[in-house]
Amino acid sequence: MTNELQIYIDGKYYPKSEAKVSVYDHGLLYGDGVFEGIRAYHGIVFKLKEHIDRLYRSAQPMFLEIPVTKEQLTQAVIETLKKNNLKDAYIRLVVTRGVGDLGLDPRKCPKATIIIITEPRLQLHSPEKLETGISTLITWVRRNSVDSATHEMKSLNYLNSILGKIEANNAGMDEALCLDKDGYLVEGVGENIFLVRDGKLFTPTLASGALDGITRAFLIKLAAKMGIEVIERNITPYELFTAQEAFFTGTAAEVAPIRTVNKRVIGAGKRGPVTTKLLKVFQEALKNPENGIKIQ
Ligand code: PXG
Repeated sequence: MTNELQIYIDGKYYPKSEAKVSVYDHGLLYGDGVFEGIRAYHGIVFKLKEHIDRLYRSAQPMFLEIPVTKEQLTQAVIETLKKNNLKDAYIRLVVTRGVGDLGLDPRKCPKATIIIITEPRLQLHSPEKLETGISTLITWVRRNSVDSATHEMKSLNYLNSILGKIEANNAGMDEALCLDKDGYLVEGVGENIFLVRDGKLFTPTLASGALDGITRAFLIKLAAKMGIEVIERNITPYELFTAQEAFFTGTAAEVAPIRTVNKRVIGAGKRGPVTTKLLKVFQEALKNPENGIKIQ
């Protein structure tokens, strides 16, 4: 046994430096697969059931058969965390089409590959940025339309997001924002977006092509409990520029305030009161075992 992190591949564990998949895996050759990014806090895997359900939902339209049950996969995630002695972790669950030939026909791949990577928790934005807010860029890269490689499905096709991220990097901005083909706001490259206007929350509908984010859904529930109205509808860039507050939600991003959009300062240019209230309640909720599955 080494000190290296142990990676789960198809029921076996490999040290990180030896965890490899075939060059004939269609996940590599064609981005043919699905994945989840999950977090564990204080020994609780946050919304693990919801992540597992979404993984199977992403796989269904692709006729990607996951060769284990949801219960077995849930147990495998817990076992991998235990094996690595992790209580606070970032978890990457990947299911690829598996090994095939060089043609893209998925029927040549008899069995999907399951990978579980667990690492100590990653911090996407610095604590300072979580106070002052992050800078964003609305990119020319439009979100995929809802008819093909849509982000409603959490597939391994992330080129659209990667291109957006490159544009943000090149412009010296922290994160990118994507519009749909009509110019309405959809989401970030790996996070959903919310606006605060007149004390109400606004977020694009899921029909915009945004991912049905688990953090998004949870925040909508928390807001409702707090008596904050949430409105899901088309949102224009103008509405974002002139919002009082705006923030991202995501497993990696958590609740991240947005300071600027294409250099326009949003509201007071720092984390606003509604975002702060929601962030506090969100952070408390992460400690509640009811919001996840315990590592035991
Ligand atoms: N939209 C997209 C396109 C995403 O990929 C979210 C929204 C937020 O969803 P959850 O369920 O996490 O609240 C995601 C999240 C990263 C990273 O490093 C994020 C995601 C995937 C890979 C990396 O920020 N997905």
